Amino acid sequence: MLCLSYLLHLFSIIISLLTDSSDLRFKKMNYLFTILAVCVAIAAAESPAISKQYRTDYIYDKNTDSFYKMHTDQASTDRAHTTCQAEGARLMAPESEQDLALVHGMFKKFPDIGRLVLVDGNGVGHDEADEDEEPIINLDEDTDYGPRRKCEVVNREGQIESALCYFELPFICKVNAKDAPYNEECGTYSNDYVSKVSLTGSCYRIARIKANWNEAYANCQAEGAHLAILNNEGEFEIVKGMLDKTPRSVEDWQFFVGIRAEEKKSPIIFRTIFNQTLEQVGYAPWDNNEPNNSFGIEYCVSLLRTTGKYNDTVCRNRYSYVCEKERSV
Ligand SMILES: [Ca+2]
Ligand SMILES: [Ca+2]
Repeated sequence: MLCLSYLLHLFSIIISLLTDSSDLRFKKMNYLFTILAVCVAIAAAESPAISKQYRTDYIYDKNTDSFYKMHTDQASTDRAHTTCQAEGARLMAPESEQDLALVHGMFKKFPDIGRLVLVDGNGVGHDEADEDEEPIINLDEDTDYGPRRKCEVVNREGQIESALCYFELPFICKVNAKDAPYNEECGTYSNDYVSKVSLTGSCYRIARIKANWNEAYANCQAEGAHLAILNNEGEFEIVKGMLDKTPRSVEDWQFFVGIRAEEKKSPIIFRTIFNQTLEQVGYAPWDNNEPNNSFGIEYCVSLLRTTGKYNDTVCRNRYSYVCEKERSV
């Protein structure tokens, strides 16, 4: 970040202050405070609370000062909660008529997703800061957790209904602008990025929710980053170290990165999402005997957990993935 280099510059000025005459010292102090104020203003302006900018797949509504996203894929209540949380948001608990009007509006863009979306009916996951604002829906003391358990849904007209919970439905995530995460050091709309800027010039996030390659690509992009690309040995070591520290689950033995090839084309040429061939990148740590285009269906690239190296794999399979955001120091 530009400010970072300014701050380093400021540090050298502070050191020089010790030896300066008082007149010069005064001028330098003035300069120092101006730059500092500008940096603070820039950082604040980037935060969603001020900028009203968030992930590119969320829309902003000024009446509620909140961001919303309609997820058109169908999910259970549990998965809807986890997905919204991974995006720095919550499964929407409708709090106002405006919330419902927005759902009605969002539905218009998707004529083919049925007539119901899942919302949070009982205020679970409801922001504690808003505790005085009662959610519109208050589900009755529904203690039946069997197949007849009812969940809250909103229909195309923006009206609340209840439906059996075992239905998987599209759902809506919402986050108030003041709560929307922004990692200033990394410049990402997510707090899950780890800064390795001093080592590789980038921040990284290893996803906890699996996705196919296209979804992974869209997700990194939406939060202001991109699927990772290994540019040199040093970056390989850093990312491998992060994979080693990632908690294991049975299935996450590979992690998508930002490289793929055009399907069914011969010869197979892998390119980065910036359209560079791996020869142009100048670094391609393939694992032993990879790429092997196993069963003739492997056109996307992942990192293997065991070695941290590249493997060609099936694009539509769901794996974890690594996002990267370059920060020039
Ligand atoms: Ca990189
Ligand atoms: Ca392979």
